[in-house]
Amino acid sequence: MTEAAVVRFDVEDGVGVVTIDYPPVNALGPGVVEGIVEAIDAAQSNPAVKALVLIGAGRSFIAGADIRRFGKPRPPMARRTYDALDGSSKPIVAAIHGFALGGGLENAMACHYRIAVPSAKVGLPEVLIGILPGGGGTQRLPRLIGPKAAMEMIVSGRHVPAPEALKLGIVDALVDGKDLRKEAIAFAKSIADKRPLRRVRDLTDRLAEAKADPGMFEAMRKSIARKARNQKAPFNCIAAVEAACSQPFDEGIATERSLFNELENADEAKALRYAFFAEREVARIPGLSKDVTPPVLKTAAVLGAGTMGGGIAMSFADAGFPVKLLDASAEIVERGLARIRDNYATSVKRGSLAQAEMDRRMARIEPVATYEDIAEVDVVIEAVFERMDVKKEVFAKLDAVMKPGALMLTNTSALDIDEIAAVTKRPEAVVGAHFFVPANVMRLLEVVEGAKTAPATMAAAMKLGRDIGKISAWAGNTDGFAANRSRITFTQEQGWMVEEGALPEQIDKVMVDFGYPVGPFAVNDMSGLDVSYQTRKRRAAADPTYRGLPIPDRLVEMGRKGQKTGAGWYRYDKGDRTPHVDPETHRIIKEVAAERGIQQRAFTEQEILHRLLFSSVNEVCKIIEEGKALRASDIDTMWLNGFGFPRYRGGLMFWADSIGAREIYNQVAAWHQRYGGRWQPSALLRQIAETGGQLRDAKAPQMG
Ligand code: 3H9
Repeated sequence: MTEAAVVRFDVEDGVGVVTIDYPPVNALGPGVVEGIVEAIDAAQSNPAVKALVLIGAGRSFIAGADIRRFGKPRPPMARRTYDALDGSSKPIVAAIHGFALGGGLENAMACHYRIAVPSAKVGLPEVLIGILPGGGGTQRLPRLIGPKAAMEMIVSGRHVPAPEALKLGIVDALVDGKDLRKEAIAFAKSIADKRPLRRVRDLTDRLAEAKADPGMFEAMRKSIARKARNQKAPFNCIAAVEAACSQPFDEGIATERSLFNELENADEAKALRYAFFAEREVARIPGLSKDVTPPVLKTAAVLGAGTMGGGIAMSFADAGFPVKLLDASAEIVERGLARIRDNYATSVKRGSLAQAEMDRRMARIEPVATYEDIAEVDVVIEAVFERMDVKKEVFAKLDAVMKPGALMLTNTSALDIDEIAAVTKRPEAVVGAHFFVPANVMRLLEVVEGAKTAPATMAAAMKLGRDIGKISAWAGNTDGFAANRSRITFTQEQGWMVEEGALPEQIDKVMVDFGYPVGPFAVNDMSGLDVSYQTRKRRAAADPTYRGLPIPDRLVEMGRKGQKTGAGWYRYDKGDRTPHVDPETHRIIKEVAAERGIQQRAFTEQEILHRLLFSSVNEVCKIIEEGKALRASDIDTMWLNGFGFPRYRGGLMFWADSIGAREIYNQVAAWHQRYGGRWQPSALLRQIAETGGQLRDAKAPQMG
């Protein structure tokens, strides 16, 4: 038996078993590639070996190339695993459990057979980190499943469940997986003598589909043009599959390589790699992750059956958790359930959810009538009306009934967690959970630590978020917490720039060109201008120095509340959601500016972009220096998953580094002179500018 550090080889019953053992997910890290090649090569001359199995130890087959090694110089590889695998004179079976992603699936496709357990997932997600499958994936997958299906998988990067992979033809058989190694050895023995060897590189039948439908590549480019604007990787993926259909295999591999090389060190790939690791780093809270073991939470209740509560209940049901739903009356709960049912039914109609799965999810949501009915659950999430007196009343009641040790989450976007916790006798069990709308769709969950929240409560809430498919991010208890507080300056500047002469459609265009799916004014129209109108009125009543937004106020007062009234910032035709530029809006803007004596002027696109985003960069630095967010990369994660910031730009602070802290500081200081206090530069921003550091590396004082 040959034993390498990360790849083992042993022979059982005439079958050579190559086991990759490189925790946590068997990425193709240092030594793995060499180990596989060495084992396969050695097996060729070993007469005891009639066939081979490639299998992963631990929780996965192979999660792909080691992403940490991209963008750095790598020693040239003497021989690639793919060549060793499909050059083997003895048949090789890939035995897949967990994930076979990227280089993982590419290695599996270089084997002669693939078997998988039903829970396994396969995919080529390279596009999500700004590259393309560079291990032959763009050439072998179209040969297995046809160019159209291959393009769809490669351009979306989606994980395909094993049963679907079987139907598509990616895997040859599903096995029950009780003892995958044993099943793989049995399979290998059953095909050991079959000749000729079926090498995917030699298959050509499915490639003919491109001849029958030569327009498929252009159609694919067109279909992604809007979503993938400013990006290169998705288009290079299409070009590589196109090459698979028009070039012999080895030439196609060379084309794949050169298209890959165009991407690896591009800004897009750097940003997406950064985002990948930022989303994993955000899970780490100093002093928490290792020392505190969170309790296992099995049952949940959501208090509040409105849009927010319903969305939260759906998140639980989607993740397989039983969840009770409670509100002030059975009628309100029933209405909430009906809304949830409608939401699921829409997905069923669209084809993204099976009816049977909808039924299973609905069955997990149990309507209940009293606080006593939820007393025994492990975690309760309060999602009632966003008013302090209402929340306090609810928490006092919860405190009276909930079992000891229950976790108590309050879903709020702004209210003081400590004030809510103070009405209970167990503030250590109370934590903020800021979900984003729609709660069942948006991935961000801000977990807000109160002054008395226990470390175990924090750890449990962070883990709970991940268990229901969210990205949990720590935030301190400050007005707006970390995410909304960092975004509010953007929203204000957006409104004030219009007073000064920038037009809503001009600002929207700048932000859409930057990469947002929809501009901020069009978003306002979608959500309704009346919501923030009420907030401004409340704020103005409480604070005489509060500077409002008179233009949207005027729009609302004229009945222009957005899409729902046919007009807001834009005009809408009946039954149509397309925004049309409206001269009436221009007139109102001019009128309000004149009434207030505000001089209007022209804005450049760069000034618009910088004013919106620099205001938030400055605010993020303040949030971090106050210790209310742990890392700049956490804020980037929040903007990517809560606010639709274009992922291929990495995140707000990653993008800011492309401008440079010095330039941003100088501009913020200049606007401070011009516009006053709101542009007061953050001390941290100034320090980073002076020391020449990176904004993305900024960390809170408690991070040491
Ligand atoms: C590729 O294959 C290119 C090829 O075409 C060849 C070109 C020549 N590398 O996500 P988790 C780490 S490109 C390095 O929390 P989960 C991760 O950082 C690659 N590290 O677990 C984390 O570390 P830490 C194509 C990796 O269960 C730990 O593993 N493949 C890699 O929620 C656990 O990860 C992909 O893009 C990696 N490839 O999800 C797949 N993968 O504990 C990327 C994971 O220190 N990976 N780590 O924070 C994933 O999508 C998820 O990690 C996976 C597991 C679904 C596998």
